[in-house]
Amino acid sequence: LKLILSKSKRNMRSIDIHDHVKGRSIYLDDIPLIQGTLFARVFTSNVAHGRIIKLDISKARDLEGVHKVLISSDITGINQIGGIIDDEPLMAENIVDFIGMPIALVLADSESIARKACKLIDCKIEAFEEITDPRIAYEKGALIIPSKKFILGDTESTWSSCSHIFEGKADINGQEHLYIETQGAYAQPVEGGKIKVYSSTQGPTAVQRAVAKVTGMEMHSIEVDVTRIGGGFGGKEDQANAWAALCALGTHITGRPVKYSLSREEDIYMTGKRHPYSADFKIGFDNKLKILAYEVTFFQNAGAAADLSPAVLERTLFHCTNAYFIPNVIAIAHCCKTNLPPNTAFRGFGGPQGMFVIECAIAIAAPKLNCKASDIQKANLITTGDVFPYGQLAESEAETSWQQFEDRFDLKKMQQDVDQFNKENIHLKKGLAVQPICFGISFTKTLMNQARSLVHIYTDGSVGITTGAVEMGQGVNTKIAQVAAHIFSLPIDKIRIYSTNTTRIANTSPSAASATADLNGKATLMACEAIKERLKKVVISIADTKEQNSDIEIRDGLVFLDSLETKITWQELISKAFEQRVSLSEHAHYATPDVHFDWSKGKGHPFSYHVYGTSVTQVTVDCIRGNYEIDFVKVVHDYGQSMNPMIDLGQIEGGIVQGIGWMTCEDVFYDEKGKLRSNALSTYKIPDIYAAPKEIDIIPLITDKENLAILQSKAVGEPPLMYGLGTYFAIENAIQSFNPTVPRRMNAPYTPEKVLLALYGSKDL
Ligand code: LUZ
Ligand code: MOS
Repeated sequence: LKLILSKSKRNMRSIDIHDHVKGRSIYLDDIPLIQGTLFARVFTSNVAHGRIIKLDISKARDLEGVHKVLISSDITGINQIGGIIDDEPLMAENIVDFIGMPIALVLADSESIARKACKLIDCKIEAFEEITDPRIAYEKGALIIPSKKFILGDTESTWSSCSHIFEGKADINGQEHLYIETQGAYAQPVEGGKIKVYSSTQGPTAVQRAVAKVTGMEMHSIEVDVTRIGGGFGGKEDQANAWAALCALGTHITGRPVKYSLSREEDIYMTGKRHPYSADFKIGFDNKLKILAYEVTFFQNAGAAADLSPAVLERTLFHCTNAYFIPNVIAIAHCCKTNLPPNTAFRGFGGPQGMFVIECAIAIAAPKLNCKASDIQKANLITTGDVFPYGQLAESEAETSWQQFEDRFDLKKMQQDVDQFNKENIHLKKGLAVQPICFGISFTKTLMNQARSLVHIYTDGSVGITTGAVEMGQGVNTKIAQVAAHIFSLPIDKIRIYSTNTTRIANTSPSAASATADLNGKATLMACEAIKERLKKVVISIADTKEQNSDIEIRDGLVFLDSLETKITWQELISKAFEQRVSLSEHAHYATPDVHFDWSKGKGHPFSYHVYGTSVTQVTVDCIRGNYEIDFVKVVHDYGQSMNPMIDLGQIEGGIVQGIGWMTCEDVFYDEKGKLRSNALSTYKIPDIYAAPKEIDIIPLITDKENLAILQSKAVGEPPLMYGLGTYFAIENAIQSFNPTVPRRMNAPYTPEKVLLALYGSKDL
């Protein structure tokens, strides 16, 4: 096995760890306030769909300490923040589309005055009929974009050759992002009418664009800066824009700094979440457990505006056959407009929902085919050279990861132990489920697969780097520092990673799609290599050699030329280069090669590579109370070669627990009027340490195959979330062993209440 980084270069703590532990890391709310700062708060619609018939802001405006109250007609640019489609006003004009839609912006001397002022706004809304269910939206023709479809082979002519055909319906609920740092922005005036915006965003350029549109300014007059954010999970890919646009509008109009840091309550009810989906499926098998045909129709609950929903919808289609090869597929997806806050990116970006439905189809088929779901999964794993429904050929690790998984974990024995336990226990039942995953890495929108890095070496030999990557706790800055440390053979403390800033790095893609370390890491690699190439010439000029292809390396601060010590130190080399007027800076651009997709055909090569893995989850269900515990999750995960196993392990463990939360206790609940009832952490239950698996065991699948990952360290942000899917089916299997007569139900999450109802065959489900 050819390893790119030595063990000591891989085993490195996050560079942020000391500042985090000491409370020195700077988040939006830690930025020192500038005198004269105004505090913003929005007044929002309390009706899911309707027309504003009265809006009187005078009492709020006249309140002592209120500086201004802005409404849509005060907007100096255009009242539009839609990212993919121009369908989302920043503030309602006369129609409101969801509860929590901003109608007015209060700017006051303090947060509490702003809060009081909002209560003094007199607004009457004539209510229209609201839609909250995507299937009803579909029936009424309320679609955000025309429906999308993938076709592989020919399902229609295949059904007749199937020995077994099953049909069913699956429902999946949404998920609240619950990043620890809520949404927010702080806009400050800069001389010449420019504005600087600090934003808690995954996408500084998206914020810059939205601010430009809303204020009517040009992008070069707006500087967006992000030091780090306290989590994003997709919720700040697009939905950080509104708060930044509101603050910047306030600054543009008043000339004063404006800050808005949302309370948790505001954040939960105003922002969109993971998309709930409802789906119909039909699956056909031969008599050897091979899936011959699969048809699936997805109804995506997009909410009231497009936001990123069309792109999320596409990824649902891309992942609708998960890690399996199915020769005949029709997958259709509808982007349904409802009167809920616009749903948005969330770790996995629609992929997990697509994968859940095929797993439901397999789970429903298994008992009828007299086998375990894992027998079907194993029989259909995609192999290198097989084609995905979207035309890309697989470079598969699905079978390898499954094989290693069987070598490491005795699945048969696990199942026997579960069966034995279930025989011996009446009111406690265990369930087991295997979950293979396959996730495509790259933005599905080809143009987004680009990034830039700006590397400076200062004359004392220290290095400073800016990229388009936003640090959100995922460790991307550490990985970028590792890249530079590797190329220059320098200790990590010689490298600094600066804030993400649109004046230093322009036109960034958001930090998303698991691709941030790959894209920005590759750009950094290119910049460092370009500088190193120039430094090589300097070494050659002073080391008195004719050799032109010599490789240089720095060991313990000394320069080595072709492995020979030169006695030149790194500092001397840098001084020499400066003296010779050699550039010590580089700006590099990386664009992922060979990715493309043609939506008119539904075919192409959208992903630079795929990440695979196999997990097993065991649960114990208390059949009197309906609650449950996760005994363990064991995984073989396809790392390629992890460049930082500690960071990647953190991503995997976090992803698994977040996936478990989505499948079990987290239940987003809007009532029929479109009002969010699970609007606080008392009613929206997230997994805590007791809900986490008692044991998480992660075995790395290490390969030295060429891939397009940074230093062959495969993307790790989103894929592990999908191991969480297995929890649903493990619970379902435990319920079945308690009561084999209950029909299998496919309606995530499996909250304890639903488990209890299912155990006793309730029809209320
Ligand atoms: N964001 C995006 C994403 O804009 N495009 C994508 O393909 C994507 N995939 C995953 C997560 N975020
Ligand atoms: Mo994301 S769902 O990678 O912003």
